[in-house]
Amino acid sequence: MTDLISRVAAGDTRALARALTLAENRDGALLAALDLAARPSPWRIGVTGPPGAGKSTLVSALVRQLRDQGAARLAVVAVDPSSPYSGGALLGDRLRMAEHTLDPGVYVRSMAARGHFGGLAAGCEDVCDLLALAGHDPVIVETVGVGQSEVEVAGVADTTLVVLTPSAGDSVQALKAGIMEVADVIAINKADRPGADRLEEDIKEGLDLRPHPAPGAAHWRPPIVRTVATQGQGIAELGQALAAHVAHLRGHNLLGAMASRRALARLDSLALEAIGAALKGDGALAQRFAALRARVAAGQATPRAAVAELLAGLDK
Ligand SMILES: Nc1nc2c(ncn2[C@@H]2O[C@H](COP(=O)(O)OP(=O)(O)O)[C@@H](O)[C@H]2O)c(=O)[nH]1
Ligand SMILES: [Mg+2]
Repeated sequence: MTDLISRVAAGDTRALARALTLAENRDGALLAALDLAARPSPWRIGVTGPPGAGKSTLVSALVRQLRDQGAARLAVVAVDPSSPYSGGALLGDRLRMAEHTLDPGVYVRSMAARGHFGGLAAGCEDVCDLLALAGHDPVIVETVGVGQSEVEVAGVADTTLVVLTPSAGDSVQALKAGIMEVADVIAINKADRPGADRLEEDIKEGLDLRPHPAPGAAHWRPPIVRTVATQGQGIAELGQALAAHVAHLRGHNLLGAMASRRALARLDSLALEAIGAALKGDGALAQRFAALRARVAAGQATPRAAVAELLAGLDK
């Protein structure tokens, strides 16, 4: 495994593909070897917003823009957390990314986060680390924009781009789902359609509702950029808005703080994952748990009392 990791670090794309698959399958040996490697921390951009908002089209245009701005190697991860089998959205993303398949500086990967505790984060962090190790900067993570992942993507990103469209109901939906709170930059995509002015007003109102920063804390008001992804309109401005945000983070030394917050979130999700696995495994904890289950099933203990007993056993 150490050898595989070295080959990833040397830029071997076949090794990278294999390592990514192992990481997605939570291969213990691979993940342990990855932990030992010196991992660079590239700029991570998360992209979220309702399905069909044009995220993939926008990311594809943005990739071109970032390449032109001098990014030597960058990666796109398309996450579909809903199901490993919903090929539809990912297939569409593939098509929209097709223009980059001949560009050796762009690596595109689809990933299905399969219901771990901790949702999106658990597998996605490792995938991002592997892509970083292979020299990609930035790493862009796009979600399909359904359910929790819509907000969770902010937990793996330095800069979160929220994509909305003037079609009816989007702004309300965005406010409800809480994605306004995680937005660092907002794109009003499909600005070729009517209703962009109205949406911008709604977004501004939504931004006014965000909690005010603590006195003295660095304040960032998310810029709103209008884009027509299919025609490449507004992409340069979007690239500038995203770059301004990461410059803001660097200028206020916030990247380190975000990395440690991410490390803590990762600790939490890995701990939950490990405890869940330990309860189902064949170690001492699992045996004690099985005995407690039998007593609960027989009506000899309540679930609450059984959990208390399990934890009391851990304290010893
Ligand atoms: N009119 C218009 N259509 C767009 C624009 N951007 C994307 N689309 C179309 O919207 C559809 C969904 O785009 P896609 O990138 O797959 O959205 P995603 O689900 O958010 O990734 C596709 O048919 C795109 O061609 C835009 O700026 N204007
Ligand atoms: Mg998409």
